[in-house]
Amino acid sequence: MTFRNGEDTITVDAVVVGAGFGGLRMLHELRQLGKSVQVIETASDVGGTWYWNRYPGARTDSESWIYAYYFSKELQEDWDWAERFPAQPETLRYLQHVADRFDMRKDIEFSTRVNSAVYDEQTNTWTVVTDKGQTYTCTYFISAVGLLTVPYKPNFPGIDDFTGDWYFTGRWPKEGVDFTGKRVAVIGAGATAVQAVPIIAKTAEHLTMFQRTPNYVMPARNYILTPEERQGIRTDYENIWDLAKQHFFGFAMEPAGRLASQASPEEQQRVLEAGWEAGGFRFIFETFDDILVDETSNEVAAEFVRNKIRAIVKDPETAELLCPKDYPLAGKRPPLGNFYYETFNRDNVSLVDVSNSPITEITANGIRTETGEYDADIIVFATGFDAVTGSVTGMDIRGRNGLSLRDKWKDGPLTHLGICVEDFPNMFMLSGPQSPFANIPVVIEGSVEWISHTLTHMGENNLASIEPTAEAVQNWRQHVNELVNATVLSKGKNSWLMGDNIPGKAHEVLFFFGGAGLYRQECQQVIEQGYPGFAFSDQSERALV
Ligand code: N01
Repeated sequence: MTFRNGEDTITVDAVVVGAGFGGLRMLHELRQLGKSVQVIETASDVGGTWYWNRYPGARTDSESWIYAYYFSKELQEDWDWAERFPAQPETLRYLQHVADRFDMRKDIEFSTRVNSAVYDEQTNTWTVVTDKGQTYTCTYFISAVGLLTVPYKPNFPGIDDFTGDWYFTGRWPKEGVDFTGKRVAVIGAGATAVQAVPIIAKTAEHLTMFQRTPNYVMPARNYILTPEERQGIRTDYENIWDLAKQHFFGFAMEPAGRLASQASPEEQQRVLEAGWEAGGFRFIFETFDDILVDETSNEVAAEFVRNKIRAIVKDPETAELLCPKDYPLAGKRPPLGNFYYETFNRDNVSLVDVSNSPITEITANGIRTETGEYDADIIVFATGFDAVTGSVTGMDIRGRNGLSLRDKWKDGPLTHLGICVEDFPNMFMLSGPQSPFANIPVVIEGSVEWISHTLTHMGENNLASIEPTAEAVQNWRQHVNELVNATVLSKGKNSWLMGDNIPGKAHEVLFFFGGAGLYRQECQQVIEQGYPGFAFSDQSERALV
């Protein structure tokens, strides 16, 4: 129930921060549990990541039929995806459809930022204050702020002197940007730049891409879904979701059932070629099951990609610059390309390697590196995000005895299951640090189901608060570290998965790399075994408001 205490304070059962994939799903679940909910969202509409990332070429890297919710059969029935990998406007429309279909907007405060959330031990409540001066009190504080939310802009001197226009890909203007006849500089070579560059190059007079570290870019092989394909997907929904829930990265794919280490060189090439043709992450997951764990097998796949780059890109010098050579495939999150390498064959596209000659400043006319100057009318910063933790610690969150989450996490995140934090009772996170690196809707569904079970358990047992024990948090940290160290995934350069893309950020794995399936099992075990690793306080000990 929602109470209005005087003019300024509104009391609800739960405050949810964010109205993207996670926040909307959480709102729906809390309503099902009969809780009153206030969602607070910075943007003027739902969508989260898909609201902000409107840059040219933005589209999902997950196949549409599993980049969706599966909590409602009716929702699945009444939505048709147009493409294998939907573009940003289509994904945003889907989330808007969800919000309308379930009448969610009435519980969402848009264009509002949460400044602080403070836990009060005496009352076992959270006080949440927004930038509009509104105060909410609630029993459950739930962060659904997304993992790629806070854009990172390197601190190049001189940006204020630049006479042209500049943009962040993660804060792209709604009205779009006209590149016609413009000299465009794109800084970055991650998944965002890989999507944006081929589209911008179509209209720009000239595009110069500044690359510090090349990526292993696999072809997406996007296509329009035919009515027959859409019907086939619908008929097969249950199987698709069963596969996705068990799959390491939450995709509807089966293990390949073979190892590169046991295949002949001819067999390796034949299978990798088929994976390259299948497109998307099928190149990694439907070829050989040891690509992510066996360095020799990984190098076979990595060299296959390099040879593809050399075959596609006509200028040998550019091709070599585009080839990643000093880290394994998937050591950084591999992007999917839509004619990415082909773009470097255009006369109006050039590549500047800034690995040894870094950008030193932005000038009035463009970009200066240690060895050259490049004029530009527009600069596009595709320089990534303060990922996973940045969006959570962007709020001033204080737990027991005023303890600040920023301080608690200064050497890296500490959680249990990536959902709960010691000393922060009744706070829950969706897509929090140390939760799985996988197709996000699958991860979110799993976390929401766990939170839902937990709130039900607390209600049935008169429990007022939950938080993890110090021991469970340390064990979880050790567990996530052991998992990532058993793979090649921690061996990339400047990888945001490890916090290494932001100068000064703690080097610490930000994800559970045991797979979405194993994570679900471990969460389920916690429930079945009566919540080992969690401490509850009894309702009778509390003077609840
Ligand atoms: O960010 P990134 P992103 N000088 O951090 C470079 C997801 N995503 O926005 O690699 C020069 O990957 C930096 O260089 P380096 C996806 O999970 C999903 O592209 O650090 N360059 C790098 O090239 C992805 O992984 C989708 O050496 C500098 C780039 O900026 C994640 O978002 C689409 C620099 C940043 O790359 C992040 O991708 C797009 C400097 N000083 C993104 N500082 C879909 O699924 C940084 N860079 C649809």
